[in-house]
Amino acid sequence: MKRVFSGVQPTGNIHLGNYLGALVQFPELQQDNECLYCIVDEHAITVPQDPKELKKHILDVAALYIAVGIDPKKSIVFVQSEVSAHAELGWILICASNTGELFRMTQFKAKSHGKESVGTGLLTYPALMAADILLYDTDIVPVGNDQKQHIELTRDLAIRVNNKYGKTFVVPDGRFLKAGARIMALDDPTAKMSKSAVNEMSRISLLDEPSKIKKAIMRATTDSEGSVRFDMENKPGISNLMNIYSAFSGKSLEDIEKDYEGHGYGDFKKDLVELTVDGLAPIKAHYEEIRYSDELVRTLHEGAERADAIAQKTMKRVREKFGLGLE
Ligand code: AQP
Repeated sequence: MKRVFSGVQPTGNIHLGNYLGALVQFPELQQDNECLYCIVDEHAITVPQDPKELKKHILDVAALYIAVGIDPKKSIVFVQSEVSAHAELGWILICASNTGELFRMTQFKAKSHGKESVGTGLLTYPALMAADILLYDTDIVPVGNDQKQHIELTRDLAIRVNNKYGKTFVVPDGRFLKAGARIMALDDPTAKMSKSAVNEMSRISLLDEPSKIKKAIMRATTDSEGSVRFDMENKPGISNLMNIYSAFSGKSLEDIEKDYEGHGYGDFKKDLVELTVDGLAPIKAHYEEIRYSDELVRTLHEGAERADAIAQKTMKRVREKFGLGLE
């Protein structure tokens, strides 16, 4: 059995990018693997958060995890800050990393672009992400394409520590999907869909009302050619919508092109609205059932205990290898 780890930041409503890039992979992996799905709240505070909102979003994400099909009896679902070893190993891996590689991270460059000063956590959080993964001897990390560079860094750090101190960490692999690996913003298909984008119409959140979903898709930026054809470079808008269509329908991009030959964007977008609304409806219904239940908090406490038991074993090994603490 392989070990799987992934996490989502509780920084706002989970959107189609998070879902189709990462979350959609979670339930299928729990059939044959030992999975840990984490709500990474310590990552969220790399940028300012309202404490009350953050607490609310932690439970929102936890409920969405279960609503998309994660079974807490099979998988370990927990909140990062409930297992203190994340912060501890995070610090150790900050010390194992160097500033050059952290400054090179494109997410850091994007989030700090044009700002005179940003929080240090924004620079060092990839080392914390590496800790999240390495803490559990993870084999597979299901994530969106935007995390590729961070997974590479995690691998580099694991290999570096193993070379210096002897076998300490398992070197993990990223798992990226074809259709949803990178969902772009609906108003600007050159930028990735993101929770923190100012324009609400740039994204579809999993809990959005059908009317909002319709508005966002019908307004989505396309091009003037009018033919439903996949060409990410020259037709990024329609290609992005085709990716979403493909992920929800299971159809290949070639089949979608054939189906819409001779049709304009209007017909395609109307069908995409229907597919998206129908695809998200059961998730939303399940979410409403569990979000305010006592069961949810119990699940998270239990998950943290199970995660902590694994983490403590790794930390014992790490402390010993690094020479930390008393003999
Ligand atoms: N646009 C995307 N397409 C495909 N996958 C995506 N992911 C995020 N955006 C896309 C994947 O979702 C998982 C959880 O991401 P996260 O919330 O932990 O962090 P993020 O990548 O920073 O997400 P956002 O929405 O862009 O948040 P903000 O705006 O707060 O920074 C990851 O597996 C990620 O790859």
